Amino acid sequence: MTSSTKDPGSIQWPKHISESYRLKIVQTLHKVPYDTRVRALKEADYNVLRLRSDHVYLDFATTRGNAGLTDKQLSALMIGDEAYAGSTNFYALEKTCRLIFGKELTIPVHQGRGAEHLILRALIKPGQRIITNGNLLTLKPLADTMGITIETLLSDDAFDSHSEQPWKADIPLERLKMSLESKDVGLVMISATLPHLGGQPLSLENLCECATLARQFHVPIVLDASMLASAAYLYSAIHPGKESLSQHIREYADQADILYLTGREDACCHTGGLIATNHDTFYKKFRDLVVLYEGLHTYGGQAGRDMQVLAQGLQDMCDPHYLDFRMRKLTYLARHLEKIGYRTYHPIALSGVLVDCHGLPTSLLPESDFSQDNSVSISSNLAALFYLVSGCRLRPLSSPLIPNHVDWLGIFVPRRCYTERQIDYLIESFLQLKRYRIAHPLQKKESDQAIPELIRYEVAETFITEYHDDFIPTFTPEPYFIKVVEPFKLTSPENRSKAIRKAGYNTFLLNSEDIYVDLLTDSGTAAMSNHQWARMIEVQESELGSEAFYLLNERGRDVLGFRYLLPTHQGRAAEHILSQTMIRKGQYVLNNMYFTTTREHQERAGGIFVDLIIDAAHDPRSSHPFKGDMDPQKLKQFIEAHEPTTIAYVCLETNVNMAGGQPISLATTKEISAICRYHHIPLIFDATRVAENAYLIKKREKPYAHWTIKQIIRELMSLGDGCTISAKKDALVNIGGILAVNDPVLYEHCTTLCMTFEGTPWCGGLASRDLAAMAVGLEEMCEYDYISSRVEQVHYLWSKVREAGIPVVEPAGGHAVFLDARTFLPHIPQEEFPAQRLAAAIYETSGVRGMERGLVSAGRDPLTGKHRPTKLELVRLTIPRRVYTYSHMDVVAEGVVEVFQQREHVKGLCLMYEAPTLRFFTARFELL
Ligand code: P71
Repeated sequence: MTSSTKDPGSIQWPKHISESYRLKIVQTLHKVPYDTRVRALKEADYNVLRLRSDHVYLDFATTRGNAGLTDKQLSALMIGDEAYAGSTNFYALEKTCRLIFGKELTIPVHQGRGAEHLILRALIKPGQRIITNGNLLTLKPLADTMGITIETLLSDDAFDSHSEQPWKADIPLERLKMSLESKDVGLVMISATLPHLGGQPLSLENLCECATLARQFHVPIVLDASMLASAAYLYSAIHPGKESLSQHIREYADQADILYLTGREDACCHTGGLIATNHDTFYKKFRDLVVLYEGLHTYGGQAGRDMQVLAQGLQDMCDPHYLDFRMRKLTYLARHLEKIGYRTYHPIALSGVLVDCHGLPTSLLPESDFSQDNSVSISSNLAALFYLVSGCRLRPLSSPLIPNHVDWLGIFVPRRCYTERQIDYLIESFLQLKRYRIAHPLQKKESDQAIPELIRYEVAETFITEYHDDFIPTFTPEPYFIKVVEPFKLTSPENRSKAIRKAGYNTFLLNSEDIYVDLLTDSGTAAMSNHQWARMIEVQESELGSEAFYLLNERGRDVLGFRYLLPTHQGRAAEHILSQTMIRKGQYVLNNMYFTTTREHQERAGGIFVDLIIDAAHDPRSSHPFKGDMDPQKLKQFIEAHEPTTIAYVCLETNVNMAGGQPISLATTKEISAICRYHHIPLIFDATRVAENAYLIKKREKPYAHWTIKQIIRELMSLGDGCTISAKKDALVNIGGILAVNDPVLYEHCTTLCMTFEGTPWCGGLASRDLAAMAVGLEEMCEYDYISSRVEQVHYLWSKVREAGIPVVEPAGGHAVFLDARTFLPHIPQEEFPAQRLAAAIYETSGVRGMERGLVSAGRDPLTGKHRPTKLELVRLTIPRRVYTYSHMDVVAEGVVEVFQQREHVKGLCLMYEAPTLRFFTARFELL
C-alpha cells in the first residue's frame, strides 16, 4: 500500500470557503423548551434514539436519508413517470450508473439493506463467511438472520482515536489472505468508508489489492459505494493531481465485481438504492430475486420519482465543491471541541466527529466512580445529558459497530442541512455541558428485549445534579434548516472581467449564472419555507373569491390592522394604483427620502415629490438610531407654508431603503401622525420592510423592548390610513404586493384601477398560490427568532466590513450593508460614478453582485435635464432572506476588503447609454 500520512484535516484551505450553494427552501425549526425536553427524554426511556424528531432541535444522530436536496433533485421528484414497468426514471438511473460507475447492468432496490439482502441471498450460502471491513449497521443483523458468519477485518488503528492513519477502512491484507485460504469465504464486501467511524475511508490501493486477492480465490468482490464520493474525495485530497473526483470514483468502482449503495448517504436522497454490475450471471441472479423481495427489476421497490432523484443525486455528488466545504465544516467542529477539552477521533472524515467518552472532562461524570460494571455506556449517558442541555441529538455508538473497550459519542452531521451558525450552537452546547454533572447514571430496564441501539433505560434517582437554567447561546442560530439548495460556482477571474465589460459595468445587466453570491437585492429573492410551499400546493386556483385571498385578507388584517386589502402583483403596482387614486395634479406628496418607483409613480400622477427626512439621513457617518424618521419640524413648516389641501398625503417608508435600511421610530411617527390627523392629511406607509423596522424599534427604542414584533407592527400601522407593500421583501415571497386602506370609498376606487391594471380584486394579477405564500410569509416575518437572525446577519456583515476600515453607512440597517463609495474611492469625482464603478469592481474581484444607489439611481431632474444632485453615493450589498449563511458573509467581506486594498487602481466610468426613466436598470458605461 502506498499510503501517504497527510491528514486531510490539516490541508491548507483558502481563508474562507463557503457553501457551494444558496438556500432554496428552508424548513422552519423550533427550539424545544427545557421542560419539554425533560418530559420527552423520560418518554423515550432516556435513550435519545427513541426521541420523537419533533422533540429534537438539531439532529446529529445520523447522516442517512436527511440531506438537503439540490433544486435539480427536487424537480426530479416531479418527473417520476410512475409506470410499473420500464419507466423513463429507471433508464435515467441505469444511464447514470453507466456514466459514473462504468456498470452496464443496474437493479434498483428500496434502500441499501435491500441491496445487501439480495446480494447475500444470491451469492452466498448459509454456513459460508463474508469478509468485510465492517459496514455492520445493517449487514450484521441481516447475516445473523440468514445464518451467515461475518468476519470483520480491520487494523487495530481503526479503533485508536489518536492514530492519524488516513486509511482506517483498509483491510489488513495478510489476514484477508489467511481467511480466503480457509475456502469457506463466499464474498468479500468492502465499504468505501466506515460511517460508524465518522466516515473513515478506504484507500484505492487497498481496494485494488483486496480485489486481486479475492479474484485469485474466485471470490466476488462487492463494494459498498454509499459514500464512495467521500472516500474518493479524501483520496484526491491526499493525492493531489490532475484527476477529477469523478475519475477517482470510477477507479474505485472499476475494482468491484458488484457495486451497491444506499442513495441516503453521498447521493443525498431520502430513500432508494441500487446494485450495479457488468457480470450477466450476477445480474440474472439479482433480477430473479428482486421481484420477490423488492419490486420489478426496473423499479426495485422505489417510486419512479425516487429513481429520478437518485440518478440526479449521483450526478450531483461528483461535484467536489460541496465536499470541500463539508470537510472544512467538520474540521472546524472537531478543532473547536478539542479546544474546549473534548477528545475527538482522528483523522477527521466525512460523516461526522466522534467524541471519545474515555477522555471526557471529569466534571461531567458522577463524583463516585462511573461504575465499571454499569452496562450502560458513558456515551449513552452523555447523549441523554446533552439532549437535556441543548435539545440536540447525538448518537452513542455501541457494539457490534465498535468493540467494547471503546466508547464514542457520534456527532453525525447531515449533509447540506445545517449552517455553520448551527454548528456553533452545537459547540457552545458542549461548552455549556461542562456546567452539569450526571448524578445517577442510567440503568438498563430489566427484561427489555429491544435491539442494542434502542434499549430502554431508567434512572434510580435524579439524573443530573443541578439544573443551571436554560442556556442561551451568545448568538441566534438560524431558526430553520435547509431543505433544498441551489448549487452555484465561482467563475474564473477572466470570465468575470469579460462578463462585467459585456454588461456595460452595470450589475443589473449580468447573467445570474456568472454570479457567486448575489447581493443585488433582497427583493423576491427569499427562500420560502416548507409551510409556504405546503399552502401553495394546497390552495385552489381561482381569480374569483379564492380561498387564498381570504387567507391573505385574514392574515394581512391580523398583522397590519387595516380594514381593506387588495393584492397586487408587486409593490410598484400598489404604488401605481394608490398614486393614481390619491394624487391630484399639482399636489405635494411628502416623503421620508425617496424610493425610485415610489417617486416615479407620485410624479407620473401629477404629484410634486418632497423629501422631509431628518438631515442626519443624508450623512453616512451619523449614527442616529432612527435615520429614517421624517422631521416633524420640517413637516409643520411645510404645512404652514402651503395649505393642507395642497398635500395629497404623507408617505412614510419603513426602514428607509435609500438611506441605508434605516428605521423610523414609533415616537417620531406618533408625532407625524398627530400632525397629519390634526390637518386631515392622510398618512400612508410604504410598509415593505416593516418587520425589520419593528425589530430595530424593539432593539433601539426602550419602551418597546418587551413588545412582540407583531405588536410593534400593529402599533406603527395604527398611526396611518393605509399602506403599500412590496411583499417580495419582508413578507418572504418571490412575487406579490399589497395595498391596504381603512377608507371604504378609497378602497372602491383602488379596486377599479386594480381591475384595469392588475386583475380581479381577489387575485391582483397573482396566482392563488402566490397569495397563499404571502399569507404565510406575513406570519413568518413576525417571528422573533426569524427576524432577529435575519437582521443580525446583516449586522454581522456590516461589522466585518467596518472593522476592516471600509467606509459604510452608519448605523447598521435592516436589509443591507451600504458602502460609502465617495470615501471608498475619493479620487473618482461623482460625475464619474464612483458607486457604479465600485459595484462593478466588487463583482470582478469576488463574483459578489451589489447595486449602485447614487447618482445613476437618482436619475435626471425632469425640468433641468441635469443629474439630480444626491449626497449619498452608495453601493448596496443587500442580503436576501434565509438564502445565505454566515460563511457566505465571510466570503463577501473578504471580496470587499480585497477591492479596498487595491482601491487606488480603480478608475472612473463614463456613461454611454441611459433610458429616460429609471435609468439605472439599463444604463451602460465604459471605463475611463
Ligand atoms: C430593491 C427593490 C427592488 C427594486 C426596485 C426598483 C429598482 C431596483 C430594485 C423595491 C421597493 C422598495 C420599497 C421601499 C417599493 C418597492 C417596489 N425595492 N418600496 O430594494 O424597496 O416594489 O419591486 O415589488 O415593485 O431592490 P416592487
